[in-house]
Amino acid sequence: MDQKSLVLVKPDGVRKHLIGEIIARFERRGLKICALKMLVMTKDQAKYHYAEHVDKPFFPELEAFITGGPLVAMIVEGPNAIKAIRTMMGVTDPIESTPGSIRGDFALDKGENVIHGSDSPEAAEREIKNFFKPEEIY
Ligand code: IDP
Repeated sequence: MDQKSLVLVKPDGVRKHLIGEIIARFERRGLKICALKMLVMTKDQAKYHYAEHVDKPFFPELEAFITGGPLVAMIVEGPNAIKAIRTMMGVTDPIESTPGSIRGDFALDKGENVIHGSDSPEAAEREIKNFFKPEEIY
């Protein structure tokens, strides 16, 4: 079943010149990019995106990081895209991520971990609305 996932190349990923590398991995896998933009997230957008974390002790650090520079937002589509992308990303803490995964290859820090990908279809639907209007999705 085709699914859509909201993927972010986070500001550290942009700084590390990983936009092309990450998009290439998805395309080579057979996933389709159906929306794409570069932007700086506002604090309101960050609070909406990370609603489940706003009360956590690390949220101020996370908010400063995620709003601190340009990021790339995209919608990636394909069969079981959500699970496929989560597996390609690695786990939240890059130290625990397998080499060969995006976080396992390109990150060491639990906060600055290069990439976001939706963790469920419900999350994807909610997160996509935070970045894209329907007419921006191809
Ligand atoms: P996920 O990005 O792998 O889905 P979540 O647990 O949903 O992981 O956390 C969202 C993001 O919040 C992480 O990707 C990371 O950037 C940040 N984060 C999570 N836990 C910590 C922490 O303990 N310290 C600092 N940042 C964290």
